[in-house]
Amino acid sequence: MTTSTDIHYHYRACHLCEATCGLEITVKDKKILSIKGNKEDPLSHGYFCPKALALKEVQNDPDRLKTPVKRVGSDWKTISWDEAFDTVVEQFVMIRENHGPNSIGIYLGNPCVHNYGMMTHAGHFLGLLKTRNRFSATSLDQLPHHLVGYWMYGHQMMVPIPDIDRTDYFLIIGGNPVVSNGSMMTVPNIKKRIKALKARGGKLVVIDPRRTETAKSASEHIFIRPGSDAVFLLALLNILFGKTQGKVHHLDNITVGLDQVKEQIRRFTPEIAETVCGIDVNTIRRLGAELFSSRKAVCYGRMGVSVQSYGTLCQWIIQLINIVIGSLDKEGGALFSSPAFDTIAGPASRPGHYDQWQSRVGDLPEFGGELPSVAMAEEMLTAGEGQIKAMFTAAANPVLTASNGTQLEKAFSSLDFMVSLDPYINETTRFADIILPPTTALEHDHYDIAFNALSVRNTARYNQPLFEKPEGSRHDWEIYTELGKRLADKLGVKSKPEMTPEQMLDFSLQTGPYGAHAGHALKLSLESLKKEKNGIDFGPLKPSLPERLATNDKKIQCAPALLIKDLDRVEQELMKTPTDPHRFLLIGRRHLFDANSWLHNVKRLVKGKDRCQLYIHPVDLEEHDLKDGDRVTVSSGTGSVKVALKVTDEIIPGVVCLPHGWGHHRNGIKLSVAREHAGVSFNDLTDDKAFDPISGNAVLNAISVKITKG
Ligand SMILES: Nc1nc2c(c(=O)[nH]1)N[C@H]1C(S)=C(S)[C@@H](COP(=O)(O)OP(=O)(O)OC[C@H]3O[C@@H](n4cnc5c(=O)[nH]c(N)nc54)[C@H](O)[C@@H]3O)O[C@H]1N2
Ligand SMILES: Nc1nc2c(c(=O)[nH]1)N[C@H]1C(S)=C(S)[C@@H](COP(=O)(O)OP(=O)(O)OC[C@H]3O[C@@H](n4cnc5c(=O)[nH]c(N)nc54)[C@H](O)[C@@H]3O)O[C@H]1N2
Ligand code: SF4
Ligand SMILES: [Mo]
Repeated sequence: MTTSTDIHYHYRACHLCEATCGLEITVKDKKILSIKGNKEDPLSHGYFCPKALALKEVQNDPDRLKTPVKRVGSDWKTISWDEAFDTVVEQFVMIRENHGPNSIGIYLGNPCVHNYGMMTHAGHFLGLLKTRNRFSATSLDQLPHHLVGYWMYGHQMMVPIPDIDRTDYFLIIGGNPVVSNGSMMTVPNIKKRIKALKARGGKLVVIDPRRTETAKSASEHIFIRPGSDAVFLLALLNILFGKTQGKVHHLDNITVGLDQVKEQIRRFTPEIAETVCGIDVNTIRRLGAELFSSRKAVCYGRMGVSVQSYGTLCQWIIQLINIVIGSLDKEGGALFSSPAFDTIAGPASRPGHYDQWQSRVGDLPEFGGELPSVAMAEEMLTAGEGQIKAMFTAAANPVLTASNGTQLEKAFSSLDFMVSLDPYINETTRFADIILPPTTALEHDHYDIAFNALSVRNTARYNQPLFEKPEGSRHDWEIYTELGKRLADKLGVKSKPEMTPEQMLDFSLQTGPYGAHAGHALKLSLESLKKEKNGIDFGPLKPSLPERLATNDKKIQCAPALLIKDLDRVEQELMKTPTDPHRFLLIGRRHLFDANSWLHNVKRLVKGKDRCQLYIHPVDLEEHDLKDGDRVTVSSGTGSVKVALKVTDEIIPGVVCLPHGWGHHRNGIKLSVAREHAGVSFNDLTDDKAFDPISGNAVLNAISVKITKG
């Protein structure tokens, strides 16, 4: 829309986090004047957060690479795209010939799923490499949700979403959506939605070892001992089984295995949960009664329960709680989405597979073709057939974001060859031999494949590029395409027919639930979507079972064998291990201005007080002769960091809390602003030997640490 000769308004969904807020960007003479929320956006209604302004800062950041670079000693030399592509392909082919396909490792970071061209176009090139050593940030994050979806509902993308706008009772365990803006639940402006929930007489209960920003806006906050959630959730389910007498309402005919679960979990009583979790038995009973008696209730758990030793088990029990109270697939409960680009029933559907092969050194199970990230360093560092000799990383900074970052530094520096697809020389890409920098988000079009599918409402938006692609630059998907083409040539195999991300999107929209093929009145296509500057609202989530189930018998599998077996581990480890009174349990913390390890190079997001502080309870100060602001050494079995203390009663005694994604003091990075606000890295403390044995997901919460003065 052009209102004067040169002022122009651009509309787009922000890709920086899962909330996908609709933005209105005012532009004049190819310069961004302002970025704010688009009031007419059907999902976010004008809400946006300060991170959105980073779109402009990243666009103009002098540290951002614009041409491929090659490392020469500790220096970087600009090279042509031709030289870059040829070198990558030659090196990969040579290493593969000498050491076999598994000698090339792949690591895909979080921003890959926020960039649709990376999602549609990575497959060809990466597939040609035919390596089993494929890793991603999924196994530092939501892997348990996918595994549970796969086992219970038959598809890794079958993850029910809390129907926040219509529920009466929302129980959040281990999530802080007021700061994270939601995860596995795309929910812009959650504060407003919480207010509305309370205004209609509903209740939000938060269970978290810290009185978080979400806890502060809740009706009730209950502290829990980190890592003990499995016992709490099991006790709650036990209470609910008692109340329902085995009846699960509309789900009665489509569930199998509930009786077996009921028998198996009898041992996890509320009395035991009180001792293990530190939550009063009457409170646990009351929560059970409230969940049971609310007409529309839903339980949701996120990073605090996913990224710990019992991540898969916790996500399983959360599903069962929603099933037993009859909330699954019901308005105001937990519903499956129906996205315009359907990743479940659509042509690109990949239901998943589990444990079809294992990692060479640690024997960890693959899921959906990926091995757990905790296995990556040992696969590089352990000699023998199949050892990783070369790596390809895309949109990732595992040195700061994956377990045991110091070991990963050793591993990356030991490689014969490394390539990174990334606009920055960060703590990880500095080890690359070649860095391939893509265009920015504003220089390409945008459609959200992943987060429309996880949204609390069915909507779709397609956005054109704001800026023309600078001459000589390449989009991520073009880089993938070119690498694929040259690798296919070199290997003498057929290249995939060329299709653009737009064409693939159009095909999926047309064959999706609102397209002509499904007989939908909208006859959705990319062309029709392009005409809607605010996108299209398809309405609230709707019940979809049993049709949507992807299991063979069209039933929900409530008792996956490995999870039933894992109950014994909970009993052996959690119910019998007393915690060491001289050690602390370390948990994580996100801040509204962060996006994992990146955006710390954006001045407006890092200025002001140092955020990388260790929260500690006043009671622990006295016992350990410490005071507010003291510098302390935090040490774990993996490593140690020095950090300043911040005293707060937000956290329970015996627990300390530190953000992740910092530690920008490392040599060789080209992030001039981040370097001035270095902080320390949480993941210098986490252990690559600590993982959930079922999924292989990393343990990044409830880390045992020692605190010493100085
Ligand atoms: N501002 C900002 N937003 C983000 C991100 C960011 O870095 N910054 N990252 C994005 C990404 S990639 C993701 S995956 C999401 C994550 O989204 P969330 O999961 O909502 O965010 P976290 O802050 O990790 O919330 C985890 C909560 O679990 C609590 N916790 C820790 N250990 C335990 C435990 O043992 N038990 C229980 N019950 N609770 C525990 C923590 O105190 C914290 O409140 O956020 C996304 N949004
Ligand atoms: N201790 C601890 N560790 C954690 C977590 C935690 O809670 N605690 N959270 C974990 C979670 S949930 C996640 S998802 C991971 C995230 O960690 P990572 O997957 O490492 O993601 P980021 O830190 O966001 O790194 C992003 C990199 O992607 C690049 N990038 C951004 N956009 C693009 C793009 O469009 N194209 C390309 N090619 N590159 C791009 C940036 O320049 C940056 O270098 O961290 C995990 N690490
Ligand atoms: S909440 Fe997330 S999607 Fe919304 S403006 Fe902020 S960073 Fe962008
Ligand atoms: Mo994440």
